[in-house]
Amino acid sequence: MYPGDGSGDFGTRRPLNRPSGSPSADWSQTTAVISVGDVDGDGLGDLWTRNRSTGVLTQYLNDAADPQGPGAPLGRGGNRTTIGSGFNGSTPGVAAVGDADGDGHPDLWATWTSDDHLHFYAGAGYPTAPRGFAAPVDASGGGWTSVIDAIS
Ligand SMILES: [Ca+2]
Ligand SMILES: [Ca+2]
Repeated sequence: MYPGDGSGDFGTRRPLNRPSGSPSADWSQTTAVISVGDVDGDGLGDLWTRNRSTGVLTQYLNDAADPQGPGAPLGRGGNRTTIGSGFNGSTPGVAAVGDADGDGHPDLWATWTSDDHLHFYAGAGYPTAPRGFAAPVDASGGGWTSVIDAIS
């Protein structure tokens, strides 16, 4: 994590913890780090990541009370929850902007190689109990795989 210093620059890099024995211990397969906004309403930004090898989507909640300060505890086991699966090579592009449909739950878009379309996954069960996503719906015509690849 590179914390902003309030003047337009970044402070000293702070590595995220990598708990051993977990699917996310190896960050080399994390091919998407998604700024999803404040998922749990505590005022701190949270993250979703996608492991392209396993296809697992993981949520990391920030924790202001952590002794290391906000940002540092994102990789700890208690702050990490699997919220989706199947996001591997068949969904090369994944992105989020927070709550896109106004229901209070963060949402996700993903491109599918099978139809080259963008698909919308409405978030469900937030903020206190992340439950994943509703069944995806086609949100576009074709041509989205290369667009998301270009910006992610
Ligand atoms: Ca938060
Ligand atoms: Ca939503």
